[in-house]
Order: sequence, then C-alpha cells, then structure tokens
Amino acid sequence: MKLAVVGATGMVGQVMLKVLEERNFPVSELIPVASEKSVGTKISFKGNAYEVVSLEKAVELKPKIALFSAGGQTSLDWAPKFAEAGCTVVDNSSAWRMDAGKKLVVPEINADVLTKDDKIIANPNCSTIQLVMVLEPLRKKYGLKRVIVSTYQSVTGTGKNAVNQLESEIENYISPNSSAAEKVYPYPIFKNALPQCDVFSDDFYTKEELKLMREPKKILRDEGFGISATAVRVPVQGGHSESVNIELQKDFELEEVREVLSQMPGVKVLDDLENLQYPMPLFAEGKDEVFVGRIRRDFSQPNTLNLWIVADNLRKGAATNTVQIAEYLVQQGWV
Ligand code: 11C
Repeated sequence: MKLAVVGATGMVGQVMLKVLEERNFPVSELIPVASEKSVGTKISFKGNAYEVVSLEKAVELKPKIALFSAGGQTSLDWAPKFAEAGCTVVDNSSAWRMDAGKKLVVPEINADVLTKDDKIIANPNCSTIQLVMVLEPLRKKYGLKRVIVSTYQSVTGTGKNAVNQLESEIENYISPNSSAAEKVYPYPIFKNALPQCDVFSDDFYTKEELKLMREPKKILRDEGFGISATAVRVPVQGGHSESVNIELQKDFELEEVREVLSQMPGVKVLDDLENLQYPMPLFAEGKDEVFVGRIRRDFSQPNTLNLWIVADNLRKGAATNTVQIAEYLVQQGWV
C-alpha cells in the first residue's frame, strides 16, 4: 500500500507514523509530505529513511491512501486533488467534518456509514472523539437527553509551539533569565487556565466549543439531545480531560453504567476510589484507550450522571482514529 502522510513533521503526523508502525499497517511505500521548508529532509519509518516531498510531488506519486494533518486550508486545497488522482484521503483537520457530503467517523461507532465511494473522510476533533466514545454506549442503552461538557485541554492540541511556550515558561520560572519561546497563547499557560481553545465565534463560543456541540450529533446520528460545551486550555501535555454531566432518557443503576461502558471497545473504566484510581492525562499519555471514571449520580435531577473522561488527544483523539479508519478501508478491500 502506497501511503502518504501529509503533515508528517507535525506533532500529529509524527504520532501517525508511530501508530502505523506499531499497528503494522501494510505500507509498501511511505510518502511523507510537509511544507516547503522540510522538503528534502529525511523521515525514518520501519527502519528505512524516506525523503519528505511537496504536496505537488505527492499527488504525482499516486498514493492509495493519504492521511492528512496539516491544517484546514491545506486539506481544503489539496484533499480534492489527491482524491481526483485516485487516492482516498482521511483528513484530521476541521475542513470537511460538517460537510453534508462527507462522513465523520469514529470506527467503533459509525464505520458502517462508509462506502467505497467516500474519497475524503473526516476524522473528528480530538475532544469530540473521547466524548462520543463514552456517550455512544450510554445513548444506546438509555437514550441521551442533555450533555454538558467542560474540557481541560492539553497544550499538545495546539501544537509544538504551544508545548515550547509551556516548557519555556516553566524554565523561566526556575531560571528567570533563560530565553523565552514564542508565545502562541495570548497569556501565560504555566500556572494558568485559559477559557479559550481556538478563536471566538460571533455567538461568544470558541470554535472548539462549537465542534464539541456539533460533531457528536453527526457521529452518533442523533439530533434528539441537547449539548453545551466550555473548553479550557490547561498546562498539561499528556491528554485532554473532560468533566461531563449527562442527562439520560431512562434511569440507570451505577453498576450497570460501569458494565455498559466497560463493554465498549476502546473504552476503559478506571473508577476504584478506594485505591484512588481515576483517569489522568499523565497516565493516558501514549495510550489508545479512552479512560472514564468518577462515575456518579447527579442528585440534583433525575436520570443524570457525572463522569470524567481522559484520552491522549494525539492518539485516539487524532492519529490512532485516523489510522483505524484507514485500516477499515483496507479490511473492506476498498483501497
Ligand atoms: C485543541 N482540539 O486541542 C484542538 C486541536 O479541529 O482538529 C485539534 C483541532 C482540530 O486545540
């Protein structure tokens, strides 16, 4: 399988390469693609060195599959060109997610929407993926009425420059005269919490919050529940955390909720309070599971749960989910 990774030098691109290696994805030839400044540099994959090429060159090389993670504009401009050249694109940007003609896929939930004619397939936002992985089994068993989600998002969601900003602020705190990295956030992130992930839209929500409110309905194929989000950036690297309040249509037993969640492929219940076991980004980092814990009844209204979800946003939230979609295409014999 000739496979291109567009954005191969970025944080998600690097994790994509790692996940492809780990899962032994059948790559006969890797085509790493990045911006002009990286063209000609080498990327190592499965013990071989591959030269980074431009987008133009990659289209000429006619990959069968292209995994995109190079920003929305690159996807808008280039995914159709790859598709015209006979390639199936799995796109990790926000460019196509809410396009009525494109599928938005979390394989454990809705791989069945895909057909061999889907040439540009969208991968959801990271904070959406970990949320829907937990909502879906609850939706199936009890029905959803209303979801309120507050996120605590890792700086890795913003990219390398944000990781550099956090690390340089920590360094500066320890040695005040060390050099400062470029700032990507409008305020310090170290010792802080920014109630802003991405830019603001006209209705006072951030784009990240809008993604969290729109994408789940498309993935779950369910318009019948309300959802409201607040997204916050915190000085964390290992993954995104979410505090979620879920009003269900039917009542539940907590033990049964734990059982229903633990049956969901890709979800791990970590909820042993006696031993202080609950999900945390420090331990989710590098793992593919979506961890859920602190499962408890909200006593303020009927049929309502509180819980806490953590996942590595670069893995299940981005690279792993993208590779899983590509694996599904291979399994179906469509690529
Ligand atoms: C963040 N969720 O943590 C974002 C990163 O639409 O794919 C991913 C943005 C996207 O800031």
